[in-house]
Amino acid sequence: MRIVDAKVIITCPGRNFVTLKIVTDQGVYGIGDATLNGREQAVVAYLQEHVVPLLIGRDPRRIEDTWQLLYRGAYWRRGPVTMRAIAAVDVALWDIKAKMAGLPLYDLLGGKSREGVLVYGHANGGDIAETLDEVERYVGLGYKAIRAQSGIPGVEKAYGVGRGDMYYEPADAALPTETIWSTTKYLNHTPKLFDALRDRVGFDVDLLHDAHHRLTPMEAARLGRSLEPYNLFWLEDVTPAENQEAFRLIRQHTTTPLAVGEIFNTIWDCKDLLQEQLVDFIRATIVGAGGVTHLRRIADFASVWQIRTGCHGATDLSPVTMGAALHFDTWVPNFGIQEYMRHSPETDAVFPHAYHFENGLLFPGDTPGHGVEIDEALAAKYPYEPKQLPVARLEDGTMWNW
Ligand code: EZ4
Ligand code: CO
Repeated sequence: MRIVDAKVIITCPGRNFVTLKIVTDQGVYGIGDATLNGREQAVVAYLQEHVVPLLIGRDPRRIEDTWQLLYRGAYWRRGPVTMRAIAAVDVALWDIKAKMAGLPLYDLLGGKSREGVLVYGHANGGDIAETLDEVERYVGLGYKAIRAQSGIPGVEKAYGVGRGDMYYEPADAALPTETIWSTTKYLNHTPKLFDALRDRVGFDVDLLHDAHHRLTPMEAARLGRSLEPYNLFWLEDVTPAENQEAFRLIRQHTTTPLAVGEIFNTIWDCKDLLQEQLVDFIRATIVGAGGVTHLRRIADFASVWQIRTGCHGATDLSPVTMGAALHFDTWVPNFGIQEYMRHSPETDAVFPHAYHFENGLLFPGDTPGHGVEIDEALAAKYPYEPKQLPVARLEDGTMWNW
């Protein structure tokens, strides 16, 4: 069995997605997501120039060997561009293998460990009152876990707050939008949000929050401590994690569960965080961290310390990643939760999929493979539109973390 074609499909049904389609000499094909928000064309070039020529003629059944070839063979290891390209190949090859076996992907991984995948939705509002209403709306939709973000008085364009009633979509302009950040205002505001939320919805709903890399370790420790009365399911990305040891300080000061890792690419990015039990949930996901093949290594390593998974699932991860992640989540023994920002109807139409939402859970479906397709004719109607993520500055103009 041989790979005869591998093509890169770029489409923008409301936002940009990069998809790799691998075709075999037996007619079976598979698809993988290679989207890197705001840097899509870098991965397109990496795939077209450096990966596709390696794939042609290879045996698609040799998933592990292909992974090792692309990882070790690059010499320049890791990084978001390389690892997304590897993820796209890996997911397409698992899709092919599962289709050949006539099995849903979760059955190849070891079968179902649960009936459905617990997800959390995104409730955002311009202020606390709006966020309370939005959280209540999500409760009404059946969600059992909800991430809550709100605008902050005096902070223009706070992270996580949508403009208009569309889902929050931060990559909004060809050149980065500038936002202003104040840690003081954020730290004063956020406990008030969760105090009001617990008053409104009680303690039976799981609530989550994302600090989006904005704090120093000691500020993060203070935030974690101030949120302890509200029993968060997790507090996410409190501080940038290039320095994994920084989490030792945070951990000494708070029992609020910590989640980190949506921008991690490999097990090396979280090795210390995991083996020192510095976090509770690892957010690495299929497209970010080298596909199913590598993510399961991270999850297995995390399981030693009862650290659970919490795959990133924002709208810039295509339905192909969502499908693959749901099969992974259905199998992985130390599953925690799956992020679920719904895609737009245009995106769902380009990527027909077998997964569905019901009563707070997502179900991957039973079709062979990962259950997500791409309608290439429809995809072609939505050409690429350059869009970048925003940047953030402090009030005095200092460049900060978005
Ligand atoms: O800002 O995926 O938890 N989710 C997030 C996302 C990220 C985007 C960046 O592309 O933090 O909203
Ligand atoms: Co996040």
